[in-house]
Amino acid sequence: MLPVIALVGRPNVGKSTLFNRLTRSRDALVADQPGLTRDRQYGVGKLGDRPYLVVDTGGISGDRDGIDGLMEQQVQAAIGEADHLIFLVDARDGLTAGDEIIVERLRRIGKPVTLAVNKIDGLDQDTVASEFHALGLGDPHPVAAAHGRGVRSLINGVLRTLPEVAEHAADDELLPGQRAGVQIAVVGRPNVGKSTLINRLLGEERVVAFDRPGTTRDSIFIPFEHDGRPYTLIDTAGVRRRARIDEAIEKFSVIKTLQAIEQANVVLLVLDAHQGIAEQDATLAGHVLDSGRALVVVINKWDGLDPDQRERIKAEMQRRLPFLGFADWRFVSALHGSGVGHLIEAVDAAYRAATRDLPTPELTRVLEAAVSEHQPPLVRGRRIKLRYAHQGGKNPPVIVVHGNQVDKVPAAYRRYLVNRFREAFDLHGTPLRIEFKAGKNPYEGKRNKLTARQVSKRRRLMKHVKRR
Ligand SMILES: Nc1nc2c(ncn2[C@@H]2O[C@H](COP(=O)(O)OP(=O)(O)OP(=O)(O)O)[C@@H](O)[C@H]2O)c(=O)[nH]1
Ligand SMILES: [Mg+2]
Repeated sequence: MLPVIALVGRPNVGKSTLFNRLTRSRDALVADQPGLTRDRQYGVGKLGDRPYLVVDTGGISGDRDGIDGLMEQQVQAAIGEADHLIFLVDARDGLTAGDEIIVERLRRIGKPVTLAVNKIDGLDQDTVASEFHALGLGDPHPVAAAHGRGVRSLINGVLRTLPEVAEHAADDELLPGQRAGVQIAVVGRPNVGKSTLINRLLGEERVVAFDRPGTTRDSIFIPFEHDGRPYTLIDTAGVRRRARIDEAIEKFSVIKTLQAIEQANVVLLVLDAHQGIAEQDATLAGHVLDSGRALVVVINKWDGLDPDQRERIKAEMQRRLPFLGFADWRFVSALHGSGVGHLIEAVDAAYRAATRDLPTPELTRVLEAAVSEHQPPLVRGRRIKLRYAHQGGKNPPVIVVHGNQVDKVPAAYRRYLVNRFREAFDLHGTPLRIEFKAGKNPYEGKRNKLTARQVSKRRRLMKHVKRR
């Protein structure tokens, strides 16, 4: 399960700046996506191969009057769900009464806390650090969030205190029947019909074991079989009784949702046709894109709408979430069951696409065809040249394109290439990333490679030059 780190501190100490630093590692996939708004409160970051979830709790006023700020529901919930707190103070302000009040509160909460002193740029680190020792939280970590200084070492220190968890548990760690096959996270804001959908899905399949909660704050994992193959549903809805579906009591937690997404192979993002796209849908959609997971968009409550309404709703949803155009959009009624029976097919297709092998010669052929049909633009009189492509990763697929002036490739051209590769390899249902690399085709390079004799001749020449 993804560890959760919450950032707390007085207003203006630099929490959001630190948050941006800590979550920056994920930016690549979502670069230049029109229509996407990022969630600036919850984000996933990675140190090496260790992912973690960061929550920016916003400013907690340390003033006597504002002390209730710490008890504010959202902040409280985030702190409650966190494994570790980073308490950020401001070196320029020095130790303030507000900091002391906050530290008192944190002590009562009883979670592990790491103290970080921000804005140390241009200050004497030792003097600054010693002042904050008085907080009784041990050695403060000096950082300059705005410049990235000390941030790596800070997160490294925090992660060291947390138990290491594999991104996917190894098979022998699983209880019988638990988490087998493709992992499907069902996510969506409250009342879109997640629970009804899950019950409907499971009603049509053989449930291998029933409702097996992990740790208390975990989502639940429900293994089932479809066409003789194992799958596991990750239920974030918080409603567990099959008999009584009362969506009004659905508990919604962004943290739990993000953890479920991280553990999934495929995400089912459930939207409500009757309600349309709310802000929370859009930010959740952004998180799904951010995660790089394969995706099926499920528009629920498709019943009771006339054709005109359906057209309007469909267009409006696609307009609000243009960056989910890569996914299969399925229109269903969880209540009546229409469309639900084919969802697993869409899940399979998305997962197949996400994990597909893309052979180099075919990738390069598709690239050549795309380039000859629609050339990249000229930059200061020289044409951008794209020569060769290979697969740089899977799940989500990464395609590395080699060429000249690749840092000048416009966003629109990148999207054009993404679409071409998508069509050619049938990569629907998965995000797809293109990375550009400057330099020639290494295979092409081989033809021009220097012979051994030429190399030694060059070496001799170079030595000669150096000696002189
Ligand atoms: N000199 C310096 N300034 C910084 C550093 N980090 C953040 N700042 C500045 O401090 C100010 C506050 O930063 P934010 O990240 O917005 O602070 P915050 O804690 O999120 O503030 P609230 O959300 O209002 O509580 C901004 O002007 C930042 O540019 C740093 O390392 N050095
Ligand atoms: Mg902030």
